[in-house]
Amino acid sequence: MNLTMLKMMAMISENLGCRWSRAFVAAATGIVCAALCGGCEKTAVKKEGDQPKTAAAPMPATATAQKLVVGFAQIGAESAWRTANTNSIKDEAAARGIDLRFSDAQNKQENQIRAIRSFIQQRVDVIAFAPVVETGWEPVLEEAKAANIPVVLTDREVDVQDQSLYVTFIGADFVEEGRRAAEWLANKTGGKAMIAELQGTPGAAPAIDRKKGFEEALAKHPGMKIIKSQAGDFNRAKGKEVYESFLRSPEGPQITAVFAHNDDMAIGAIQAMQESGVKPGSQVLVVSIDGIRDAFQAILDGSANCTVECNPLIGPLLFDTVEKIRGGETIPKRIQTPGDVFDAGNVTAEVIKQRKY
Ligand code: GYE
Repeated sequence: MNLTMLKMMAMISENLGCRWSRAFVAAATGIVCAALCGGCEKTAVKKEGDQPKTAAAPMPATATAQKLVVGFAQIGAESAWRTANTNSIKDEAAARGIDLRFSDAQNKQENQIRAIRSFIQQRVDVIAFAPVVETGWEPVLEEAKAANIPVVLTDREVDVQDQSLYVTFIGADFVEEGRRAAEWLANKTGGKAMIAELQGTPGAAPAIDRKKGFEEALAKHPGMKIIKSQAGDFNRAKGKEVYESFLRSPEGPQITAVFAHNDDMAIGAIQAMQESGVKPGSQVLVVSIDGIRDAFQAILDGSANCTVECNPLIGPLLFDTVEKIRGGETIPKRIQTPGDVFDAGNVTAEVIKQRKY
């Protein structure tokens, strides 16, 4: 390391003119200084933000020769949708040679906040996360902003006043998904249904918005009523447990349709019905959201009726966006992923074979 190298780095910085290259030069300059100083390190005063010099310590992200470093704080593994989403992100990062720092919050907001703080400390280039609930993100997002680290929301939105706390949201229109589910049911039943609703995680954007869209569409059909409603947390086992309690309740025998905020809970409800002698798919119609393979199979078998697709394979779109942010491009505030509606009319064995999740 010598002064010529330092000059070369300064030139690269000028040419690229972006935050990452400046950070890269700053980090690399630190390395050069350390090399030139040699033994003087022992007496150097430790500045705030210095990284511990142990092997396990995270490297300043940008010191690794401009390899893009992205921190992703995932919610957990509550559903097949989530697993497909995680795989899409990990596979795409690997294919692009991106250094992905992945964290699984096991469905706890405090774990996600801790992961994001750790990404800030590691000085990753971009932070992306799927917020488990909508509220409570301001403090940590302000910390990311103060550290000048762009934040991308994937899959779920946050409820914040200051829109500058994140660059963009990539995901689906959950209100529309709820509306589509209700409209399908209205068409199928001629506007008459006694509905049991299985809600997603309380406070989560898809739980709030899918309910909102469903109820909005229901308002046009006085013959359709929600007679039972409870959270099953987007989880198959919990969906089954909650549906068993619906079946035991006085309203149980009146239920003619299930609206589940995701396919996994619908499949839990189907299992509960089958175990208690109720026929899902005919006696009780089953409508849900996601479009996972198991829901397609259930439609083909006749035990489920409709799934509104919500695409979890957002890895490519996420990293396209991250690379655009790095390149200084202006990004739209909302990048919406499309989805179709599937029922017995368009689900075939051939279609199932082609499903990627
Ligand atoms: O519907 C559900 C998952 O946020 C869209 O989260 C996502 C939802 C999805 O657990 O299966």
